Amino acid sequence: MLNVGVIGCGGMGRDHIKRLTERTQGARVVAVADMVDELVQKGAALAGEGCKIYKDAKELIHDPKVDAVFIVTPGFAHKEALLEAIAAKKRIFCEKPLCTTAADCLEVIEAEVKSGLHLIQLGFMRRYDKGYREVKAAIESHNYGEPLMVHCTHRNPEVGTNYDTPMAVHDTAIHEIDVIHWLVGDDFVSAQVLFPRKTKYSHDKLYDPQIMLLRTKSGICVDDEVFVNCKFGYDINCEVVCEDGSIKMPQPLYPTYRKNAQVSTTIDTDCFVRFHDAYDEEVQAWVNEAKDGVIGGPTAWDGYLAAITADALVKAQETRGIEEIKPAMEKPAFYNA
Ligand code: ISE
Repeated sequence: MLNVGVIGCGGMGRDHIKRLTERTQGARVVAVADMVDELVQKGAALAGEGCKIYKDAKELIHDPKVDAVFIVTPGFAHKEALLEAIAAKKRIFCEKPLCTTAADCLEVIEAEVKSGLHLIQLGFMRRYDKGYREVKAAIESHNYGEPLMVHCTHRNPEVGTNYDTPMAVHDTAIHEIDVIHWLVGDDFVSAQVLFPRKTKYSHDKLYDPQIMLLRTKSGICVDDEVFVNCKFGYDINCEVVCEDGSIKMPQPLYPTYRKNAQVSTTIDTDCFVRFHDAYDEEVQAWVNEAKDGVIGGPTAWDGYLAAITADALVKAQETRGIEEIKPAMEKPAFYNA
């Protein structure tokens, strides 16, 4: 049994506590931490009897009963918890982003490599989604030829008023940044952002929608429509256009209804429903792989690549030009193991 401590008991943290407690085999939540009393109490109540409560994440990390930690705090607090957990040699599941700056990501990578242990898995759950996995298998079958273009949409029904223009990259497009890199197996080299007409549902600090453009080393062009006040649903699409055919990601299966001379079906309204199974799969895999001390999912290096790509897109939002994406170091051999 893997004894997990969860740091951060906000909405996402509580979702993971429920998942680990109710639906994950071979793991249990033995401790929770949050600076906000109300949240930590809620988290502990979900974990059930015997769950220890901490205000301080460091104390949770060093609790000898905790084998592994979940880091589900806001991004700016990740680095400190990551470094502490690496020092304590604890297995880590860290929600995206790895850190909020590329420099911080490098510091974490350096610490993990130095430890000699594969400890960190990053919460890019889309890699565990059935639809994306089918697209990847189709690309890798080589039945459709080499990928040339990828068309994506990332639509949310609406966002809060604290959501601003850079968040369209850091919070939203970050999913395509990781999953498309994984799908086509090619690094991004440049980024650009286009601003179509702005929706009336946006506000001063948010330009919505945006079209993010990425180019890979081999020349694959990716366009990602990020539209976070689209009003009609949580709508995620991906089509990979290849030399001999095109591969379109399947949508979740819902019935189609016929009434009054119309056909309709359901679109999800949030990521927790749309990616429910993917979240469960990623956590189960992380638990299963703990006994072998391996990380089968996205690593800290993937988190770094996502961070430099996001930085280039945010810069491109400001300059309106094409920005280069270049890692400050070669991928450490450690991450090829
Ligand atoms: C949120 O943080 C997510 O991760 C969702 O998948 C994304 O659609 C949303 O825009 C983000 O705010």
